[in-house]
Amino acid sequence: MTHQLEESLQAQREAAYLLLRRYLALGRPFLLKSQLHDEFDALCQDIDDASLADSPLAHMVEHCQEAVLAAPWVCLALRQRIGRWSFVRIHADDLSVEPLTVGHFLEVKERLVCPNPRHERPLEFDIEPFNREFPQMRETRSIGRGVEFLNRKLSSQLFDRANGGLSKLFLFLREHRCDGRPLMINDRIDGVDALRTAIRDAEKRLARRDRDTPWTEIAHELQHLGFEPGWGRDAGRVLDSMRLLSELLEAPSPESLERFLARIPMIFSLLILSPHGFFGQAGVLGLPDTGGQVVYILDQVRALEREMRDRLSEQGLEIEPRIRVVTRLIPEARGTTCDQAEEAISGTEDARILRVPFRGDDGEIVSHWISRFEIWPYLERFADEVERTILADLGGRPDLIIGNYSDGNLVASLLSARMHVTQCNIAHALEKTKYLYSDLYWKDNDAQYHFATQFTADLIAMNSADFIITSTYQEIAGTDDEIGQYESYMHFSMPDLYRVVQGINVFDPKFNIVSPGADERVYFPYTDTGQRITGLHTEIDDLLYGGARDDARGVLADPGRPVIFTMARLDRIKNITGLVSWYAEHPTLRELANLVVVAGAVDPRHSDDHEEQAQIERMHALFDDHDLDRCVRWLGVRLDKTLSGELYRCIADRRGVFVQPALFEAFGLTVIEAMASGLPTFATRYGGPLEIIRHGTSGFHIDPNHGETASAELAAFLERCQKDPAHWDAISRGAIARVEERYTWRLYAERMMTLSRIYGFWKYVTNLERAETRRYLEMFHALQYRPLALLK
Ligand code: UDP
Ligand code: LCN
Repeated sequence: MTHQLEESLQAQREAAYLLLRRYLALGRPFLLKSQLHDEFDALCQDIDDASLADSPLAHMVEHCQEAVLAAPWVCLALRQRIGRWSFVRIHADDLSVEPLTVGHFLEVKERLVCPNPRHERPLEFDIEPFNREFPQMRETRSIGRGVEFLNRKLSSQLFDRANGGLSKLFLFLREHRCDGRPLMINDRIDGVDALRTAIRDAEKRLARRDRDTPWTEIAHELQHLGFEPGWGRDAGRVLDSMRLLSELLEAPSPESLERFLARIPMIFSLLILSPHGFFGQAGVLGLPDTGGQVVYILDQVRALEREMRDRLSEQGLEIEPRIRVVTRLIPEARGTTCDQAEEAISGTEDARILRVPFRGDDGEIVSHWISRFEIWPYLERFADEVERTILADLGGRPDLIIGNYSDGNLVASLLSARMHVTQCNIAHALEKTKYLYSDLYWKDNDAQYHFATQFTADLIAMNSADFIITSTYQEIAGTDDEIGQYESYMHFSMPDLYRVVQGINVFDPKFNIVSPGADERVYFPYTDTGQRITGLHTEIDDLLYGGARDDARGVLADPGRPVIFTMARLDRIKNITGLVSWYAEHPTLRELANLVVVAGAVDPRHSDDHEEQAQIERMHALFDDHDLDRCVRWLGVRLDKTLSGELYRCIADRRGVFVQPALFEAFGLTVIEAMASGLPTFATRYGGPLEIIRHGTSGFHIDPNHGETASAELAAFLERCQKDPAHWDAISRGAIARVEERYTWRLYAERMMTLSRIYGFWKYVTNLERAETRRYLEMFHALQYRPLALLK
């Protein structure tokens, strides 16, 4: 590769030389992909050579994600394709090319940021050697479909006679129990051959029965043969399950294995962790740390409980699944229920929120809210207390632990290791990709954000998880042009702390894409008049078009115009003030539509979050400087779900649009909520929305770094819809169809349960446990994470 690159550079000597010279002349230590491209485009114009655009030099620039300038060397991080990186340095004068190891590349970066490090040879984190023996995927299209790959790969090994795989399957079935009660197979069957015989016997007897004969009527007879409950609720289903197993014993295949496992009652209780809070069912959304994650978990719990109950009942077990969401108890609860130790989750039979406090060094309960960036010192003690609480509550360990966000995933890692339970991680948002150079310049922001601690926790958690759920493909591995959120943890450095040579492998089969949905009872199309909550319309009219109120700014002078709507937490990355400034500076857009913003609070004294306070001040400044009080309505309120659902639809009634202008959005639940309501949606092209929306069919992508283009696109759309209302209808229908097809909680729950069973099974019958990795991570935790977390 190096040789090839050198040859092409030599072949295009002049252009290559001029390009590197331009890069160096910028006088910056690091250049991002966009800057590298811009300089290349400028060069093409300057030397007026059309052939350059399709030259090897152009391809090099296209693959280059980052340049580090250490004259006379220009070091490049080249992303050949998704998840595949190489590093080189090019001499700016003679254009010689030398390969660099990732360690050397990172070292050059570190030296530029920190010329006098504490240690000549810093700690290197490298997970790669632990994965050598482990099956890895190769194709980028397989990324995020780990379970399919694992099934194919491991079933051939499992059913290899020499491996004794069938005996492992047999043991797996025989050890199945719930609350000490045996399920599936009892002691009368003592091995694979006996199992085959027993199935043959049972098949004969079942064939003589009506398919709908209930289990209770056949239980005695089957128990005598060695079978316990769990095969099916009636004779028909029991027979089908036994035939599936007999097929599997005869000629095993990944498909028959997956079908059989889908029927095995394995998951009866779930522990879901979301430590930082505020986690509650009312009055919490829109608080600085409390957004989509809470919505996601509550919807997830409802969907999973239903799915678990249905599956258990199909298998003939009247067992109520038990789901517990464990979060932090916050005594200063600001009128929410977050100071209560227990809360039933509405819309479920038995699911509950359990709240466990954070405690200081003296064991005293911490009573005030703590930002998610500051919670690290409390988590280990929290994990200990959660373990005791959950064991007491469930009367034993859960069958699966799901972590959420960096803090929940770290606690999940601690508890899964201690209790030997399958661990699933859900990131929701990895902060690393949100904040530019948050790794390299970690020291600059550490007092405020503690990113060093958070990224360390992330590395531990993502490598401990048995499987990881992501909402989109891009969350794992990005796109051809942009790197993925997990991918950004592959190689990075925090100068003077440690260097990550290989942090995670995006080809690891632990990654699976399972996208969330939008609650269909709340977010449904505006055309579905039968379900509409018209009783809320007066309140919504008042919210949108009413007069002045303490929690709002701006009164709309012309209610006849369509509404550009946005709703989000008021943090910097959400870029709500960005949208307001694009609107403010676009006279046509101001003429065409009103802007309605639901975000934060209008009084900075009502916020104790520094980022939110700064955004509130900025918003007021925009109103003052651009005279927005008659065309923008800023509601500093937190809307409950039912109201926000109807609000989206009321805005669709008036043929408005929804805008999600974030600088980066990990997934973006508001995007699918708005789309499900039938609102044409314009959303950031950075992050999840790029994958959710198909540009021009089910909505539009906008680039938050080019606000003037985004506002022109909005204006063009609104103008076109004025002349051609069918265009609005087409995009609205496209949005609804897209969500129905891809983003539903029913699909989510089915998939999630299948994954839990399959990873649980493989963990039992193989060495997926990765004991060596666990020991390495434990050491990293004790020596690196803990001192960082406890640093005051
Ligand atoms: N939300 C709400 N009321 C508010 C503000 C937000 O119901 O006043 C909900 C919104 O409908 C969405 C969630 O909060 O379900 C925000 O999730 P998203 O994924 O868009 O962003 P996050 O806040 O998680 O970054
Ligand atoms: C956190 C975020 O930042 C959003 O992008 C997601 O939609 C939300 O969590 C739910 O996963």
